[in-house]
Amino acid sequence: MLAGCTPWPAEFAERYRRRGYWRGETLGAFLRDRADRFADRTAVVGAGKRWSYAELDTRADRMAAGLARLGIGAGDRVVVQLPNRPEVFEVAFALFRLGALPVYALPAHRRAEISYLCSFTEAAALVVADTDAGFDYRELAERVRTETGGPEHILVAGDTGGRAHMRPLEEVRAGGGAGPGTTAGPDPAEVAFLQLSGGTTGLPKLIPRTHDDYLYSVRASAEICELDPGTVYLAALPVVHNFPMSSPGFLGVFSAGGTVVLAPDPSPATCLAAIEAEGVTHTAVVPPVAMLWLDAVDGGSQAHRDLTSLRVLQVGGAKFNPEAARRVRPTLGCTLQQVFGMAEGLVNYTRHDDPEEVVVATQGRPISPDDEIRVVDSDGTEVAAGGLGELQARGPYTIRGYYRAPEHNARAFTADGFYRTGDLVRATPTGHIVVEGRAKDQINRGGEKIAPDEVEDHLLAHPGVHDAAVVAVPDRFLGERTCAYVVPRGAEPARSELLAFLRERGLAAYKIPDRLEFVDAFPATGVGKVSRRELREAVRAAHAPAE
Ligand code: J2J
Repeated sequence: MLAGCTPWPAEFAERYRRRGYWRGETLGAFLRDRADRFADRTAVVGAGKRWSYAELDTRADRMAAGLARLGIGAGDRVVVQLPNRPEVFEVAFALFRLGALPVYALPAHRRAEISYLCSFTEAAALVVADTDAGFDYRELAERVRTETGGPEHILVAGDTGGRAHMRPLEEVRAGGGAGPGTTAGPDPAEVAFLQLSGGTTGLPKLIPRTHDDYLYSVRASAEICELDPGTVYLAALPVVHNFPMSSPGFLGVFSAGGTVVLAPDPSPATCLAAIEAEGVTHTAVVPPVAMLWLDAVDGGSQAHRDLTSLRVLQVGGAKFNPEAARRVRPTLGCTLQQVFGMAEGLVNYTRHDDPEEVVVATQGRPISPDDEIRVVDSDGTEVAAGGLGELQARGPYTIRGYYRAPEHNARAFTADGFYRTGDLVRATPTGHIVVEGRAKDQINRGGEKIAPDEVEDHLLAHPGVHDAAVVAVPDRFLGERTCAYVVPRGAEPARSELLAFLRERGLAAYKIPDRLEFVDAFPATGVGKVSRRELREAVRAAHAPAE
């Protein structure tokens, strides 16, 4: 396995193969197989394009050959920051075929995140869009290169704007000629890509997923979600996120021979129109987006839409409030499916034949009979059945360690290989999981994950900041939003200046604190050295308003 990754112990790998979960197929071969079976069916619709399975397959081959000519090959890391456009699939499958590893960045990421990803992974290339949603990604790429000295190649989906050291993807593909035909391809047990974790401490950790383990979760998800060639899936969230990628996401749809429709943004106006126009049957959103859609249809601006094609609305990424959950069927006329997943692996779904109460009030149950889950107290002892505790998971598609993170791995995984999810849950007698809270140091802002100390570190870099604590405050719409409490050094800096400072440091917008409060000092937390976490708790208790 790629250096810096933790393999599954041999007896587990053997069991997962014996039980047919790991089938020795690569993601590149997976697309070829679907292209053979569903050649003329539409694989992807978006940005004014419609590609059949055969076309996507051919493009991926040519792109692979073109990338190979640039010197990109097996084991190379390539940071991919693309919005929801068909090229994102072409590039991903090209890299899979070469055995090069996409490192998926979110479109919302900015210089701080992209520089870190490029440096940490020693990326050979960075792939960006030209512009999207009013933002120029080429400028971002240029600054990353100036500041970090890398990566060697910057490839642009669209127009390079004449920048000499950037290459349009179009040209890379053209350089690939007719494509490599068949290549031996990478080892299916190898890492296929690096996915970003939400992050709890400081910079985001990278999650190595193998062809074998990921394809298992994809096939099983497509089955649980009952996808077939008639499935039309609307990708409303950025497809580089694990949820729309694999739960069942675009890969699940490709597995079944269905069609993926790419939405440029998750707004009700964009997405509900796309559902009507394309006859969408399935889609996946985070809770705040679901609530916007519900309101837009319930007497709002989209009340006129014909949504009769829509069969399933998946909601996940953060806890969906049961009141909103109850509105899904009457308002949208479709089935709700709750999805509680994580890029580290474990995914839980409510099933389509679960009783309404289970669908509304639980976050589902695991994909696999071989998902081992346990609910433990703070000492690591399993709680009594139905009790509240931290969820730990181990199984055929849950990683055993983050990429190049031995110290963090020692804390994030148990000695016997369970991943400590940091989620506080209880299990129902039917084996469904209810997420009740969180034991980890993370803020979940409507599905977007924020590590408080990453933001605090940026605040502390300002000369007018003596100390800072970023805490979650309850929010009716987002579930949680962020508030930064700041102890100034000398005169209070202007709020607007501090926020501009964070933006200038290149932090993604969703990590910029929603509120900023100045306080004289942080509360005393007893004697001795306190952890940042205890400090945040004390600050929240002393200052944060109730909802
Ligand atoms: C409460 N908390 C949830 C839910 C995730 C499918 C769906 C989501 C993700 C995802 C994913 C939740 N209710 N329904 O990767 O494949 C919180 C938990 C969890 C963390 C993981 C997928 N669904 N969460 O959200 O890696 O705290 O993956 O541990 O971004 O989101 O975040 P992430």
